Amino acid sequence: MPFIDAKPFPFQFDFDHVALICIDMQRDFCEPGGFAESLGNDIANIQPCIPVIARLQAAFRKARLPIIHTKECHRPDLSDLPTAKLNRGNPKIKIGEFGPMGRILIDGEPGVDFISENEPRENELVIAKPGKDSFYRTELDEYLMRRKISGLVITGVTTEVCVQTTMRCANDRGYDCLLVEDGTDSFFPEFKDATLRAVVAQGGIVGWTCRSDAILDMLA
Ligand code: TIU
Repeated sequence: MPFIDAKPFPFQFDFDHVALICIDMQRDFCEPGGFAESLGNDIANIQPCIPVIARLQAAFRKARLPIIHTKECHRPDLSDLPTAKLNRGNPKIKIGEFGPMGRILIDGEPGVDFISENEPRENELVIAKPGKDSFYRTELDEYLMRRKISGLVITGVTTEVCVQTTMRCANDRGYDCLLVEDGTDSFFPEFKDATLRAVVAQGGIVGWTCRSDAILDMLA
């Protein structure tokens, strides 16, 4: 089995049991006029990972390896939205209210949809998740177990929120997690750097990180 040059040590890439997960590449987080920008975030900081994720998606598709896409969103009746999350941060526009791209973080609204560069293909799993952890109240664990997937190549936004949370929860469930350094971004570059360092600390306490080139070279 091939090994990928990774931190803190090489990652064994098991072609039969690995999937790419693309976390929350949604218009509301990535596009001008979206929810994230309305909260005062600089969306320029999360643009670099978009073409990298597109290249990884193309390589995984060519190799016929599974790709999973997550989107953070809630039911139209808000029944899966904790009050604590609704009120957090005192935002100008709250979840469920009307923003520039439809109701904020409500499944089915334009802002919740994937950006065109990273959108799913028909046969790929799309997970709608109400939390930061992609396993919380979703079918992700069941899907991965059914497909006998034991390794996750992790990409998406934002590094220290939904990406890190998902990686830690996947690690606790026994998945080997490889976070793609240039395939993830944060509105706060210093938080991205800290997260990349934290997950590989103590001998890979949460998993591995590597550059996308290391994966793309191996899949070429
Ligand atoms: N996808 C994701 O990370 N959702 C967030 O809420 N991110 C923030 O950085 N707030």
